[in-house]
Amino acid sequence: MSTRAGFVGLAGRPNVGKSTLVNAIVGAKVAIVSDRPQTTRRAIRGIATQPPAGWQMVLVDLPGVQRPRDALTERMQRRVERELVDADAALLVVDGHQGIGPGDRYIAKALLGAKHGTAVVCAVNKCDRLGTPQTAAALVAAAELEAVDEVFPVSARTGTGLEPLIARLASLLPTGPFLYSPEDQSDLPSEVHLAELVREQVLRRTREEIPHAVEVQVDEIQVRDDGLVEVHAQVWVETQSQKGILVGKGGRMVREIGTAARKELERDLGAHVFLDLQVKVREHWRRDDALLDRIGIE
Ligand SMILES: Nc1nc2c(ncn2[C@@H]2O[C@H](COP(=O)(O)OP(=O)(O)OP(=O)(O)O)[C@@H](O)[C@H]2O)c(=O)[nH]1
Ligand SMILES: [Mg+2]
Repeated sequence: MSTRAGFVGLAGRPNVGKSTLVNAIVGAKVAIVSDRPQTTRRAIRGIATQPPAGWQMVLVDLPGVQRPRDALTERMQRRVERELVDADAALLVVDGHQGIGPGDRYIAKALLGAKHGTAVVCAVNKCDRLGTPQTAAALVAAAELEAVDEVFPVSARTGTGLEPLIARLASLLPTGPFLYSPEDQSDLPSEVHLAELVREQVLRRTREEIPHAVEVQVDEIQVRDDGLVEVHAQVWVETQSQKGILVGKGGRMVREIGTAARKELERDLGAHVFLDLQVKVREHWRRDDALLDRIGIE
């Protein structure tokens, strides 16, 4: 039997549920999720393989499209454009609950430019929050978007509607051998994945400027003789006052983040974890091109 394998690039405004959808299709938490916009900073490849059906789909989860504000967001934006040009199919995700707006139209237009014959499938997400008439209206609005060939109502959260969407995307993959081992679920190095799990817990507990100013770096992962995994991580912020908020009164906030993150790491690694978190001020890290290169945001 000949196999099919290829790349599906995700596009959409921040917060529409791209990462949630990638996790749901892969069947594992490969990308972090939060209700703060611009959660995703790196292109993350989530790999879904169905050996019996003979296909492997590499979902390229990308930062939400927005107007760049600094070197960090500029890089995120350029990465999205590059990835979409290279993909075999594009999956435009819109938020059916919020409705289709100018941001979605802007992205659809950009996809038209990057398209070159590539199919653009649109997932109308968050349908769990919509009644039937509203879902129908959202589908009509999505179908009117430039570049969109087909629309699918889904809920990435509950899994409703995913099956037909996955089947359609799989049918768009070119014939060819698998690109990754069928056991692989993501291409992220484990340091980066663990750092992301820590950052997710920071995002859940902070607001306004802080989620944007925080980056997490895992320096060391060590498996001790007794099986305990020691993880040393730095949490960067840009100013002293942000550091104060993140550390909290008497260190309460950083302890809370540490405890929640440790549980996530334990679930991910299937082992007991000792997590050491150091909060550090790193002024203007988001504008430091050399640093962004080093931490793999390219
Ligand atoms: N009700 C509902 N909420 C959803 C659904 N999918 C995602 N969400 C929520 O929407 C928020 C954003 O989800 P993400 O997956 O992080 O969105 P994203 O598009 O990857 O966002 P960026 O990475 O910032 O571009 C989170 O709070 C999710 O729990 C869904 O199907 N239904
Ligand atoms: Mg995301």
